[in-house]
Amino acid sequence: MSPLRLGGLLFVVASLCPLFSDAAEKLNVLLIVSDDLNVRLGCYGDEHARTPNIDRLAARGVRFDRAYCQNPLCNPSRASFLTGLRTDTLRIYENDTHFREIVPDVVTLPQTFQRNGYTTVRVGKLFHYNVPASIGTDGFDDLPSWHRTVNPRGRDKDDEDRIFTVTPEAKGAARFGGSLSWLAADGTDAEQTDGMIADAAATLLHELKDGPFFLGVGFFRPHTPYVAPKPWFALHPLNHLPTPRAPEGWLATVPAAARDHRKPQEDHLTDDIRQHAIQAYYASVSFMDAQLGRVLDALDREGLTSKTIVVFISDHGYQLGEHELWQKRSLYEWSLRVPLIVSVPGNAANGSVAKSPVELVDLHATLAELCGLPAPQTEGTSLAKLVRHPEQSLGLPAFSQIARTDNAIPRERKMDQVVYHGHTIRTDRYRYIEWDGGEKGAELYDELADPEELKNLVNDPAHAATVAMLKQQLAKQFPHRRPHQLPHPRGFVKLFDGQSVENWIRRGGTAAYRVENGLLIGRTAEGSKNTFLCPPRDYGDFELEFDVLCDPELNSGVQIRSHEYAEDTPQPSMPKRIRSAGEVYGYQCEIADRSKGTAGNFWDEARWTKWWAEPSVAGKDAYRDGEWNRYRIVAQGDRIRSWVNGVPVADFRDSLDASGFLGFQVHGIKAGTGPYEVRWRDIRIRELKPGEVVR
Ligand SMILES: [Ca+2]
Repeated sequence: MSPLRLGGLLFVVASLCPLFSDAAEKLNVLLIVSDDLNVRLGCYGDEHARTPNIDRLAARGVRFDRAYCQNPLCNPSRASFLTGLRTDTLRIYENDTHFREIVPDVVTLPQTFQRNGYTTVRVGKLFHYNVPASIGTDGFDDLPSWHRTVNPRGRDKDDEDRIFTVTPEAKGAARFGGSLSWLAADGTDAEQTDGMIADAAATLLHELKDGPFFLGVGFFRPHTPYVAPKPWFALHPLNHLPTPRAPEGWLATVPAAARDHRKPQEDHLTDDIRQHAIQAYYASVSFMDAQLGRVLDALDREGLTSKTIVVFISDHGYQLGEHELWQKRSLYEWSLRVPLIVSVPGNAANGSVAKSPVELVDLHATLAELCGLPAPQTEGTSLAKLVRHPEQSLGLPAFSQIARTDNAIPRERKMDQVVYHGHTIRTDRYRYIEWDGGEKGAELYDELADPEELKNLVNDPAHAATVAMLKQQLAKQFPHRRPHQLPHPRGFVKLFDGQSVENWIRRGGTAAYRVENGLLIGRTAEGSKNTFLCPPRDYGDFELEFDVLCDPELNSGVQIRSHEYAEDTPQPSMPKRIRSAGEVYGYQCEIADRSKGTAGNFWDEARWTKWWAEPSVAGKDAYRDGEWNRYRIVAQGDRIRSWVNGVPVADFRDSLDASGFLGFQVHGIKAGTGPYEVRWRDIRIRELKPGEVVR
């Protein structure tokens, strides 16, 4: 069989006959996903773990010993296994882009079940959430995937000021979510978000028992902050736990790129901090395991165990000091290897272990085949055969990748901030890794002889043939070393590439523009009129997107379908006012602080000087003062619309100007004020075809 994992070519129509049950009765699916959970679990041989419930699920299912995520980061991994598409197809390399932006019509795993008569329900984190910031919200959910959703919010949110963190000075996500942080909490399991998720799942199982259903249950732990009630900490006494360290001299044997992502504070952790972090991690795993046990109990209680496929996974693995690394985003086994248990009622192979390398991207095809449903084309391979015959091999390696971003630029949308990628292949025996196509180094590990991956064999002449073979397979699987630089799949073209605005035209006033750190920055000039920097050509029907960060003292705007007065001209709405030659007029999408309440609405600049429609307050709520804001503008025929941070704001019709230039405004200011700045990045445009439907 080809060693490549190109699902599109290997696609096989799933059998329409369920493999394990009477064709008349559809099996339900219970998909349980833990967040940031590695394989330090009892059933995976970890002697310190206390995970009786995951272990009991493994005893009544098939445990995949070599299951790998495709990308060791929440959003890219979840987008991948919940669609069945790989990172390069989705173009999701970070935590801030929703996959529907790139593949708007993709059929997700729950949607496959929805289309076949299943009720699909989610409780907790299935698609990406920022943890803990988004707990209790929809996070980065995909609402079309579910008939119902439940978003519990427990006392862990209210206890946040009690949480210990190694970065107490940090703000926002960096304080808890991205840092080692923990709390031995007061109160009961049931008061915690994950406890409430288990309760909600039990209630849902009762309500859905007549089936068929697809229930997604997403626990937040053991993602940081490691919050669990005190007894779970007591279960893991400090001096009984491993504290992995890399051996002396090891650092010199691996490329710097392998550890480029680590956070500065991780190089300075004391032994005491390490021990407490590991204790808290194990405690929150045991706590999550107990909540999972309550969901399995509810399944038994409702008489659903014999009618329900249960799948348990994590979105990626986790480092606890191995290779002197913490958390995720490395390409080592600890970061890529995930638990995968598939429990199918009545399967004769239950209780067995499958050793063949498999991938989370296989999940969509697998569950569709196990339930006898037609599946859309995915890039995974059905594991149904291995579920029945775990001793067999798929004959395929596992592939994973990670993007390294430039953390020096404070950006929320990191797609254009990707500096280079790491790619890896895992066969039965070896792991081979290339950083930036090998230009930033490579690694080879013999997983049989060296499961902790501490002996990099890539330059060992005895392994030259192995390296050559794996290098070739990796290059075939990942033909684009810099996939983030490929043309945008929906046809967007970059107007501003972060490098230069050389051909752009400045109109109106005298404000200055410059390019710095990948940003286009406009700076006010005292006493100047409104100034606009304009790409060199006109646009008619288009979809325009950009990020903007504007000093709160200033407001700004983006002109579309605009023009300039050729000579001194009376303003149409106020003929006594003469507009001078070179002044810009036309539709302006407002960029303004919340107090002005007009963000995203359209003003007519220098012609009618009026709002095109009664300003919508949606933009005021969506706009974030002093932060990056994502704007989207669609001009199509006589209809003009805008979105601010994904929230629809303006929607009006006018046919005065069907085409014209774009202009990025620096507002005029009085003498004696300023200077103020407005910054843009990731400016991209897609011209629309006649009759194209744009949502
Ligand atoms: Ca995660």
